[in-house]
Amino acid sequence: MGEILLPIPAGSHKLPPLPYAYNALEPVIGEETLRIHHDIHHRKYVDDLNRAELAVQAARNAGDYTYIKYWENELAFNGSGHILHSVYWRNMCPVGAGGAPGARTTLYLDRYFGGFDKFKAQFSASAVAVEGSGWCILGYNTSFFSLELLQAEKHQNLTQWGTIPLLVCDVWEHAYYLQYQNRRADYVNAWWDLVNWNEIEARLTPDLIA
Ligand code: MN3
Repeated sequence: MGEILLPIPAGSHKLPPLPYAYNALEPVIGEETLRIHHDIHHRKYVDDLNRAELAVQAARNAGDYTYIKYWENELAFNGSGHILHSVYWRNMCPVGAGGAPGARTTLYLDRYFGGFDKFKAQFSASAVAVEGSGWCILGYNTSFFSLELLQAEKHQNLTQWGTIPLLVCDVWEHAYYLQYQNRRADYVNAWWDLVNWNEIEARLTPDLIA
């Protein structure tokens, strides 16, 4: 069993300071853009994530899940916004200070994309192609042990990026319809008897998650 990291208590996320000055990314990103983006937009994600966590906690304590769909959507939207912006700030640095891709990065980029130039071309094409507002994301897939490039058109649909699945229940109709028809609640209720807690414990081991 690896180290157990203590969770951030509900409602206590903080806006991380930028790792550089507001004008440090000029001329590519101007000071005013960075100020508004970080101080106003990112802060709102953090504030609303905290609000959602406290609301869900209150719902749990009251046993009242009337608004759970709304609040979990808020968790997804604002949690993802907070996480992705935190990564975005750290992904950048002043022009000329970023160095070159390291040995590990190069190995993975070569293995998956067939070289840096192909990776860069695909990343740019993906970023331009994202419909509406969203993100282009180079990620590491912990199931396939490999990189993947994905577009996130709506980052709230319905994840917090960086979350690793531990226990999942398929609630598409194909998973239960033959036996339960429209009675999804009966299926979910019965499904608990199937859960393999040893598997979940193993997935929580940081070694596996790395
Ligand atoms: Mn943004």
